[in-house]
Amino acid sequence: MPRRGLVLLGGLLLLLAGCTRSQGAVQPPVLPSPSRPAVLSASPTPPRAFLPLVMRFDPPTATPTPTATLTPTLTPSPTATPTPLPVTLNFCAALPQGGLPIPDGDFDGLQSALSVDYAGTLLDVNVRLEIAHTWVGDLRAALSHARQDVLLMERPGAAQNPPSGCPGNDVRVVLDDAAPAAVQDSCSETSPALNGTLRPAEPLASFAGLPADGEYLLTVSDLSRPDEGTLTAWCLALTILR
Ligand SMILES: [Ca+2]
Ligand SMILES: [Ca+2]
Repeated sequence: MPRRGLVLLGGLLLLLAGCTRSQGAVQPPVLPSPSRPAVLSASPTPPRAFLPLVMRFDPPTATPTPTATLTPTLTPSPTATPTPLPVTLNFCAALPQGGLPIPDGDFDGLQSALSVDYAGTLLDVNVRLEIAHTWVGDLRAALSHARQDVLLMERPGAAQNPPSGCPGNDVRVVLDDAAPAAVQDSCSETSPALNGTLRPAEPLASFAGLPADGEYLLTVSDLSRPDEGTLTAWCLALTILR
């Protein structure tokens, strides 16, 4: 066979082969199998989204603070009433220069008043008494306040030297119920014959509970002649509860 015939035969064969390929490429549509009905999905699964991986650093979750329990309102305590404290105050009578002369041999004697304007209740009373006098056994003294009378002394030393009492001179005493020695039993040969803190003839506690304010009246008498003198000072130490 000549070379030209071979070329034509080859071309013919290639043409036939091409037709066969194109027929195989046309595929009929695939139909669902009649024995297997199509399932209608109510919620078709959405396509999964692939989110980019992002590292989140959330702040640590704070522990929730428990709700504070409401503290019940406290009923305020009533203000405590301050306890009153007693005070001790001194009051002295204003006497003329040189004192008050005591009438000799006169039971009525002299009166000296002292006014106290400090309100409160008397808890304790002490009396300072200063008298310049010879033969103090002649003397009698009494204190009155709020219609209460207390005999301070009367013829001191009379028990040791009856009936005239202590022959010594001068009085400089504080009369106090708490004193161990009694003025009635005191008598010194040296002045003052009556000296220091002494217990009065009658208890000054009789004034306890009475109002502190008001007038206090001291009566000093010279019960026999001779010998005389003067009242030079007298004071009260009042312990008062307001
Ligand atoms: Ca006293
Ligand atoms: Ca006298």
